[in-house]
Amino acid sequence: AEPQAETVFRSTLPDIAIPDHLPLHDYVFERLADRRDRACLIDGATGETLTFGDVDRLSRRVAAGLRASLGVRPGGTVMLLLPNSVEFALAFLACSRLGAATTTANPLHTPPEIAKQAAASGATVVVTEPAFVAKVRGLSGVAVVATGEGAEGCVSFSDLAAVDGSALPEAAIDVANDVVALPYSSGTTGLPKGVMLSHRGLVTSVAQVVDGDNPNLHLREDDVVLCVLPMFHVYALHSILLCGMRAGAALVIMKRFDTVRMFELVERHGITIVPLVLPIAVEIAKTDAIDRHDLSSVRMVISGAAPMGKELQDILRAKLPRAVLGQGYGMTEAGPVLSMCMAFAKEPSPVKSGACGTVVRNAELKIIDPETGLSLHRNQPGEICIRGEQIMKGYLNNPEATAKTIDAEGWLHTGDIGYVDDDDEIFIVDRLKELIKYKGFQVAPAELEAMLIAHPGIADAAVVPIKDDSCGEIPVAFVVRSDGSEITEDEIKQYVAKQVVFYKRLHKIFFVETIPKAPSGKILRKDLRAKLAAC
Ligand code: AYL
Repeated sequence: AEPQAETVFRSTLPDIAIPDHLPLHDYVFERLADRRDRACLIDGATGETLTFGDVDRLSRRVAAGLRASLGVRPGGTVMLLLPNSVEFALAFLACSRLGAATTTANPLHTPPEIAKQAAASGATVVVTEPAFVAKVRGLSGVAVVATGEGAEGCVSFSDLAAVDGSALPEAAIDVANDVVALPYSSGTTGLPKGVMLSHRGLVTSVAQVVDGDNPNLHLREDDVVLCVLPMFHVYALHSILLCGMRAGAALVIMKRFDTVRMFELVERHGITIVPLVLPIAVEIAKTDAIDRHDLSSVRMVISGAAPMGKELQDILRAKLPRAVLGQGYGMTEAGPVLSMCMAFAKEPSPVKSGACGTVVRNAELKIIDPETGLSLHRNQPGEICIRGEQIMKGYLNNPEATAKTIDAEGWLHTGDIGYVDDDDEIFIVDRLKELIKYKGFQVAPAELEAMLIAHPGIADAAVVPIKDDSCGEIPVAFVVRSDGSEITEDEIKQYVAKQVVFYKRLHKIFFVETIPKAPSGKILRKDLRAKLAAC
């Protein structure tokens, strides 16, 4: 067939040279010599500070420890089951040094959720806190490393960090192919899958936002970045930890979100950059406590991972008049960032409320008609597709799902519906895919549907989102009872709640006679969402 002319959108910034030979840790530490004594990681709770030199040295030690005591080798996989902590950063960098992949999970996940990911990812080591050790005790073939003190039967993290790192052999890393991060995501359909992000992929994605003479996200060495978003999620892993370190900024690590505590940390450390998600934005917009704190150091507020409406952005802007406010748009599979607000650039350009940025440099973006696959022009909404070195290599052990997401020409199909306006700004207007986003966390309907149908009292089920002002979306279910079953709404909610992390809990059950389906058996989710909107 004739190749059709496509409408491809590019950054308004010129392409830059991006290192294609450096493993991720060498890339983030590239300017180490100039920064050895600058603050890198600050523990928000204690004020303890590690310099870039400390982080370099300690991550080498942890790498040597993981290798010597636990046999972690190139191609291996380590699971991090940690809240935000210095140890998280050290362990992640240590695995990168070893040529091993890190798979991250929320420590609040239930034991079965953790077991599933540990097995699927092939992890041989789990690094966790004493409080979560009980959740991973039963995993066979997995060694457990615990931070802190007093976890019996575990390797202690501090022992690993006591191993001499100077003799660590340089791992031979194939930057284009070796996986450094393996986050789990359900993508556009189905169950959570391991997303293979290579060294080169993540280096490219970080460089696309913080490198160049005019970086799209201008982080400086004198910046202090708040890290309250969970590092186990790709948003913070990429845009806070890796981007912050590459830029030479200091990170203030907060374990748990608390509005007043956050304001105190901003004042104490002179925090300049605040990356957040919708529920935090809602808290800031709501609270009066903000008037009792001096937040004038904040120069940038970044929102990402879920839509943020214009109204909320306007309230935040009024509360933090000195800060530039804008959005980043990412998707785990996309490496993760697709677009970033141009008001964050060193030489900023004006942006509109509600936009989620302009496509990153060194990448191509197109909008296609989901029916025909043909590319669309400006201002026409369609499925957002992205192409570039930064996107995932594919899903682990799942070439079929990979082929459904990345087409033969290398375009990754996001399942998001949006358009590009006359000023190259991207607006997301809908979601084609079944994914539900609760406070920026992924809820995969297929996972909950499988669980529901496994109950003898349930014949069929479909899980869809309803909109919520502070959580973004919340999952609810349509349920068909099996013959003779009298199962109640509460029983179903309990049954699910026992098996899943808090954000996957069902908030409402609607009993119905049938689930609307296409002849192929696919649930007609649009019909269900329309039904909800009508009631
Ligand atoms: P995942 N506006 C609207 N929807 C968004 C936005 C946004 N700004 N960002 C993400 N999403 C939705 O894999 C969208 O549906 O990655 C997208 O396909 O958990 C889905 O969330 C992907 O969810 C950043 C900023 C990373 C954001 C991210 C997002 C990571 C979330 C780095 O700097």
